[in-house]
Amino acid sequence: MDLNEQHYNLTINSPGRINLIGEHTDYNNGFVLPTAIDKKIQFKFKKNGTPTTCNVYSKNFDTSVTFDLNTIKPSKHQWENYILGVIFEIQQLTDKLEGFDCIFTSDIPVGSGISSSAALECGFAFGLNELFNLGLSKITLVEIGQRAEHNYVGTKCGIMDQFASVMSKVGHVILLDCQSLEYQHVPIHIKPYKILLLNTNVSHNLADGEYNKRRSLCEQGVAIIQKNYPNVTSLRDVSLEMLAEFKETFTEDMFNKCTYVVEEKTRVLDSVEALKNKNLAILGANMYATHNGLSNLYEVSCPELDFLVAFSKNFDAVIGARMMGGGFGGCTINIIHQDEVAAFTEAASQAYFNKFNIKLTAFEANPSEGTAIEN
Ligand code: GAF
Repeated sequence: MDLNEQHYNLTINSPGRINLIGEHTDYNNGFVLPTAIDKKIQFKFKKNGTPTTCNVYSKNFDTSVTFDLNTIKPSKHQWENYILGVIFEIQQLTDKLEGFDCIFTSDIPVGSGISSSAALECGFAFGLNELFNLGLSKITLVEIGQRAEHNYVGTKCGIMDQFASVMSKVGHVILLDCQSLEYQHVPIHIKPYKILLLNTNVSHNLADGEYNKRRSLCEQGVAIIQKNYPNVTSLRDVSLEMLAEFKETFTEDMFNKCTYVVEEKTRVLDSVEALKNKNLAILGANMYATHNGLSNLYEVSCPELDFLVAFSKNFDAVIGARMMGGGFGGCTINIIHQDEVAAFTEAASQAYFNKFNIKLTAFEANPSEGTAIEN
């Protein structure tokens, strides 16, 4: 494989994402409020003149994969499945792919809940679309990324991460209706506050199975509700009052999971209004309520995340904090006064180290542009 990057004529940047609020709502047809951030995977692409041989090299892991377009199948190496899954999904839509080489490098911390996986899937799909003039729309690229994750990686994720990675606009969050895929870019004017991510640097590895399990519990809940309410197609159509009717029929676990999702749906819309009205206190209170639900009802938090969110409550400068993403590790997202970022980061790092003997990583996240060609 040619590792001389000067020979590569196409560069694509594909970002990770944050989500202000609306967690585990996407696969329940609810609302989310994510945006891309200034951490990204950079891809270099070129055609290699062969009909079907492809080489992809990860600079971070100093490892490569070579495959033939005629024999795409899942790999036992998980990272390769993000790549192979995208190829497979593109092949369901077009036969225009030919041999190519790709080199990529990332500054998105893996397993930190800011979706390096969506950045990988979407950046890769975006690059191939450009290199071979496939003519696929941005939404199709988003869906290719999601299907790759379902069919090759095995996580039955919603659409939020891929959508945010591709469709974001600098200085905005996206209010996305995951049912209709209608969306609006909402400006995020929160000065003098900043978005600070605290990375627990833990990633409890039960995450994938547990994610699918929760999705399935929500779907089972909907199937029961449908017997009395045939028009209900997802938890999007369910109110807390309706849910209460099923308290005795549902298992406690199912009831808790569904309750969290129905409550979260309202919190997102409420938070968008708050953001538009520059009422950050409401946004912050909703973030804490979301964390509470994710920890106690949805049960996707972990001691490290709970500790950091509880710790943040000691600081008036932090107006809201919660775990972010799929859960079981990764980052908390904090809305914090700009003057206190350094002091809070230092105090949280010290306290976190004392408690868990693990180093915290902190970084500010700036709402950024989605996947694009670098000129
Ligand atoms: C992961 C998934 F990929 C998203 O689709 C979403 O469900 C998120 O967890 C939780 O909100 O990032």
